[in-house]
Amino acid sequence: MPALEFRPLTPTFGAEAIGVPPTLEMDDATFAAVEAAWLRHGILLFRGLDMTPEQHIAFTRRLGPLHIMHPLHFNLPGYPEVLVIGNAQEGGKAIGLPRAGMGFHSDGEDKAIPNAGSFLYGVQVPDEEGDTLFADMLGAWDALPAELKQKVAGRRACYSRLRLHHVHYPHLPALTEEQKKERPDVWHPIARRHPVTGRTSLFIGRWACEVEGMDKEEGEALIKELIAFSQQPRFIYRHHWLKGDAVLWDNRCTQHCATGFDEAKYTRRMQRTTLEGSVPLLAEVA
Ligand SMILES: O=C(O)CCC(=O)C(=O)O
Ligand SMILES: [Fe+2]
Repeated sequence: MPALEFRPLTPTFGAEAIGVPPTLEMDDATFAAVEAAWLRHGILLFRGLDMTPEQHIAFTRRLGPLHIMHPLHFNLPGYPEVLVIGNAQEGGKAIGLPRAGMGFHSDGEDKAIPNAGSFLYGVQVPDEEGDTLFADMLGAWDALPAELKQKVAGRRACYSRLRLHHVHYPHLPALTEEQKKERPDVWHPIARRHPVTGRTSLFIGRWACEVEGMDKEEGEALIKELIAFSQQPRFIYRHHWLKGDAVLWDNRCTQHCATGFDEAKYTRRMQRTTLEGSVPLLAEVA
């Protein structure tokens, strides 16, 4: 096993963890270094992993309590902690959530308590395409013009599954009345303070549709501007998946976006564990 090392993926954010075992079973000192690197870099890539669902769950659980994704339709049988994503089928039936996350977001941003982190493992991946893009929202905040920082200071954005479900999930059935009740609109600060590192990130995503204290048009225009700003290539890392890759990302200070692939030609099967989060904190804007 090579010595433990964290090699940057871009000049500003993301790192690859080198020298960890393919099962991610490690002693406490190694784990502490991995956790610190994750908090520091926002996303952590592991390559050449060979994890059972138990090992995937066990590693993630060391980072904090797990979040179980509901409804349970696409969770791995026997492992509710593992969400299956992609177009894999078993016995003629889709076993994964199809076309998940195509549009920049952080996981659970449309819930009152968004997820702290997610850990996505490539079990079967296409030879081409199917990449995932990651955006550095700490970098985006730091680079945001002062005038925009002042504009968002103290304000929250409304995230609405209700209003935007048909926009982001046109291939899925409309929400049932029951689901609508489970997904009320939620409001989160746009300047977000990370609960562990204390750093400020730009918190905005594809379910955002309104800004506190602004009329509809002004709020929508601001959201559009912030999203466009954070998606500039200088804030993006593009990950091309190889089988055995896994990316651990911090939803509190990064965003991600799935991209398409030829679904008739390839099977893409990803398995994700998800970390429970906390109510997003408002950051002071100087
Ligand atoms: O499949 C991907 O590339 C990412 C999907 C996604 O948004 C997620 O796993 O949270
Ligand atoms: Fe996602």
